[in-house]
Amino acid sequence: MFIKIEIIDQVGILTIDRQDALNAMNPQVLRELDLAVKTFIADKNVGVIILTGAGEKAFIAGADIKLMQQLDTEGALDFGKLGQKITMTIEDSPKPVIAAVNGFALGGGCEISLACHIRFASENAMFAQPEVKLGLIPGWGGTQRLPRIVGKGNAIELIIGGHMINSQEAHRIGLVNKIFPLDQLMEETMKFAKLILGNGPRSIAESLHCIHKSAGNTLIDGLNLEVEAFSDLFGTDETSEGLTAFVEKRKADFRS
Ligand code: DAK
Repeated sequence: MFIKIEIIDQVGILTIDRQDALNAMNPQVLRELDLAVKTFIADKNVGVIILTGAGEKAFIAGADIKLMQQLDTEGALDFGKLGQKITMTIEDSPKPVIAAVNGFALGGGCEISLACHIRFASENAMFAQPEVKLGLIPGWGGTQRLPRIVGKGNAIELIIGGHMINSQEAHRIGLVNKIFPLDQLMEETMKFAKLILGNGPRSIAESLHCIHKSAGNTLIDGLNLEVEAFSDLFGTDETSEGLTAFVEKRKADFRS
C-alpha cells in the first residue's frame, strides 16, 4: 500500500508514501489514490480531505520516470488517462480537497496539486512542470489547469521553461494559497479544514461545483447554474439551519 489513510476530527488525511522514489506516481499509486479519495467522498465521517506526501522532502516528485521509459504510445495513453482520472476524481469531489505540499511538487505531482481545491505549501516546497526537459508535455491536466490558476503567461513560462520555482514565487503567481514553515504545515492545514467544517456541507459542495463549471461555461450559463444551485438550497435543512441560527444569534450546527 502506498497510500496511508487517517481520519482526525472529520478530516480525512491521505499521505502518499513511496519515499524511496520521492513519492513518484506509478499506476498502483494512482489507483490506490483514486480509491482512497472515493472512499473519503462516500464516508459520512469525513467533511474535508487533506492530501500530502510522506517524509520531509517531497509531496510528489512526478510521474514515475523509470516506468515511463518503458512506455509505448498505447501505454502512454493508458497512463495519461489513469492520471487524468484521479485528477478528475479530486477536482469533482463535493468535499474540499486541500493539498498540503510539503516538498517537491514536480510534473505529475504539481498536476495532482492543481486538481486540489486549495494548495498550502511548506517553505521548502518546490514546484515545476519539468516535462519538456524529458521530451514530454504535462499529461495529467497541467496544460489545462495551470493557466486557469496562474494565468496563461505564467503557465507558459513554467511549462516551456521547465524550471523549478520556490514556494514564495508560487505564492506570488497564485499557485499556492498560503505558505507555512514545514513543521507547522499540517497543523495550519488542519486549522483551515476545521474552519471549513463549521460551514454547510451542501453549500460548500454547490459552491465548488459552480466554480468548477465556470471554466467551461459562458457567463450566462454559469449564472444560470449558480441561481439554480442557490434556490435549490432553500429546500434543504442546511439552509434553514444556517439562516435560523443567524436570526437566533447562535452558531449554526450543520453536521450533527
Ligand atoms: N520517478 C521515478 N523515480 C524518481 C522520481 C520520479 N519522478 N523522482 C525521484 N526519483 C527517485 C530517484 O531516481 C532516486 O531513486 P534511486 O536512484 O535512489 O533508486 C530517488 O527517487 C531519490 O531521488 P534523487 O536521488 O534524485 O534525489 P535528489 O535529492 O538528488 O533530487 C529531485 C531530487 C526531485 C530534484 C530529483 O529526484 C528529480 O529531478 N526527480 C525527477 C523530477 C521530475 O522530473 N519530475 C517530473 C517527472 S515528468 C503523461 C503522463 C504523465 C506525465 C506526462 C505525460 N502522458 C502519459 C501523456 C507526467 C510527467 C512527469 O511527472
